[in-house]
Amino acid sequence: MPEILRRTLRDVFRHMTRARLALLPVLAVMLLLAATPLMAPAQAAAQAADEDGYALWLRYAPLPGAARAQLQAQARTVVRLAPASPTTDAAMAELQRGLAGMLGKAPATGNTVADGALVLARAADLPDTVRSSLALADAGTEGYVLRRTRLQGKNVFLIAANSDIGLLYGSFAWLRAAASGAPLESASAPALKLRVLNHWDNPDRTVERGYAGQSIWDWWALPDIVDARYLDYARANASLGINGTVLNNVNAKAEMLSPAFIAKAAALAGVFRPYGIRVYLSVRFSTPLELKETATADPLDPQVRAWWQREADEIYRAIPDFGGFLVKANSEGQPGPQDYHRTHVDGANMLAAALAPHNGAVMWRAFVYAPGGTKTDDRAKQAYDEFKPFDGRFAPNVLVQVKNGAIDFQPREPFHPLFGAMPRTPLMMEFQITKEYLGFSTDMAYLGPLFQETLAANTHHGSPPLSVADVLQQAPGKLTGMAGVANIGSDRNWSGSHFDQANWYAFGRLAWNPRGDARAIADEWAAQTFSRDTAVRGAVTGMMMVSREAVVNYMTPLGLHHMMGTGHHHGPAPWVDNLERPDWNPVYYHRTARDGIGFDRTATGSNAIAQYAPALAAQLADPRTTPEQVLLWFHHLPWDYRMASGRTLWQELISHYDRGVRQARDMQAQWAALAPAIDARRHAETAARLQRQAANAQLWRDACIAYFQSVSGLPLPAGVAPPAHDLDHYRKLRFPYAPGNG
Ligand code: GCW
Repeated sequence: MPEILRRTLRDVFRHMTRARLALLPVLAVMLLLAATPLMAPAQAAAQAADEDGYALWLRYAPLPGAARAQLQAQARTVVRLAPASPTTDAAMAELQRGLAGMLGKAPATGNTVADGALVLARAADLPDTVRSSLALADAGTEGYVLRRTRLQGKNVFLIAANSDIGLLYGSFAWLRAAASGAPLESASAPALKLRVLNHWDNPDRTVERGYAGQSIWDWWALPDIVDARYLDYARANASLGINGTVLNNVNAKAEMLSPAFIAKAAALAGVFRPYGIRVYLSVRFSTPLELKETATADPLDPQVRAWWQREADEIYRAIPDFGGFLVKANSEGQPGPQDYHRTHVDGANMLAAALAPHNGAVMWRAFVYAPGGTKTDDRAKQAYDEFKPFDGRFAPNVLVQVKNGAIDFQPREPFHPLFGAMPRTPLMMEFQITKEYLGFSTDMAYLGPLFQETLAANTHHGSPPLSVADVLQQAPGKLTGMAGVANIGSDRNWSGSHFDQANWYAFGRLAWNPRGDARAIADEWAAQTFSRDTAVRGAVTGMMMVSREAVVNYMTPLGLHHMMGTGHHHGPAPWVDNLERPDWNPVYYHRTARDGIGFDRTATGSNAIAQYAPALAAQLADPRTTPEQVLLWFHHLPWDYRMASGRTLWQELISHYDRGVRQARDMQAQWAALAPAIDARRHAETAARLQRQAANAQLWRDACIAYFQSVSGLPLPAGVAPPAHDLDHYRKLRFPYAPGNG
């Protein structure tokens, strides 16, 4: 697609009114017809083959001619010097599959080294001279080295590692480079040990905050019937280096630890094992009590402790490499040690003792907030208040799992003040891949920038100061990790939308390397998922990189947060003020009033800023030195407060909402222009979502402005379009069947 046509289209869309957007499908068809003669043959072929998204980024699409010849020369045969094992079998199978796709024909396999061979070898399989040239020590137990070298007098391409799983990861990395056109030679090792998906999947196959169909775990059919899809799930995760999966919801049912469910989990573990993925379970703290096997769930009670020990032993008999437990305790009504006047340490260490003989870990969540919202004056402070005093008191196999921000996966949150504040405790990051608060799987929001923003944030703790990524990596003891709340479901495309696959991808890549770059990751994903063509992947990446900021702009700009509808969390509801807990109400968070807007978290308010390192707290104490992106998170400011732009806060706020709407429309136009380069099915499915997103953006913008205006009493700045309806209209909107409330 020529640049000029792309730009023209973008401009057309930018100036379209909402009504005219209904013409989008017509326009897309016209464009398709107009652009067809311009298409390169390869593009035309790609477009003809409709894709449903099932293959994810592992499509291994045929390479264009020159690239194909180049790759062919690197893999005339695929040779395994490493001994056969389920894991090296998986690596061989993946290389065969990938090469067959990209080259049109699978190369022969064998164990004779010849010129042009692609060779899989562990350190132990290589002669000293080759081994010492590879710096394999840096690869550790899971990393790899991809290198052209001479072996047995032949020119080969070597995938080398210290372990079988390193060979599998290396094979995926080699295929990724081949598919996306990156240099084939590289070396890499994961920065974090536990790279884990958290499924919020229930035994009845509903998924809490799931927007991609039902749970992919067909619990009813397991363990006898094992869906072939589980293998593809393992492939996709291993391709990113994800090495753990928590199968069930943190709001856990006691039955998950019944023998029937352990057998189901064991069947899944069997599928995942060759791919280096360990299975974990979320546990309900009161399980022994609820199963009527003990009279209490008090973590200091000897019978309770003995029960958990027996339970752990039983699980490990069924799943010898079981990963451990994830626990949500004393949060949002879940049972926990505090019910028995015990502490988080008592609870976590009791479970840790049961798992320790088997090398299992406890991931104990710091997402806690008190019933009634009475414990503190600010919900954002509670996790820190409860956990910080326990620094250094958790057993060595406990990680405290902390959400990226102090409230709850909002479109933008400052990093959680616990990062850097518990130097003697391993802290594990928890991101949310599923987009509970960023438009479900209908709105496009690429989360790479959100993840990166948090990981790169300077905690101002330590000397030199540590970023959040440093804190994760430098955790004391041997455990480090990152968790992502999965966005995977039974939908054919796995994630509910094609672009939501990128969030799974970005999570995995950043869990492997928390210093990774969101844009580079998007580009790499786009090349594999859509097209290697520079213009196409550039356009796709461009949209992705704007998308999350667009959502922030049309939902919660300038540090606003928690303004969504009750329960289902879809759509705007900043007016809600009648829920039983104060800290469930949006008005608690934005504090819109006649005099201004925002939550004062400085010394004159809740003083939550004091939970950050002193240098950062000092910056945040003053609105002038607080980044505008999070201004209203920390400050309550008058409507006429002067922003850096020279505009008043009121004007600036509205301009953000308007920008968000414009950005959503721009994404629509940019995608429309890509029609000739993307297969019709995925193009149409994405276009429909973008159209819905533009409408959603408008709804948020109009409803929020109508609400703010009703409280501020201020006129709209000149030239600003009034909301389409009055406030009452928006207040009456209901979304009774919004998904994800599982
Ligand atoms: O705020 C919330 C979500 C809940 C979720 C909770 C948590 C699993 O709305 O659905 O429960 O976070 O992270 O525990």
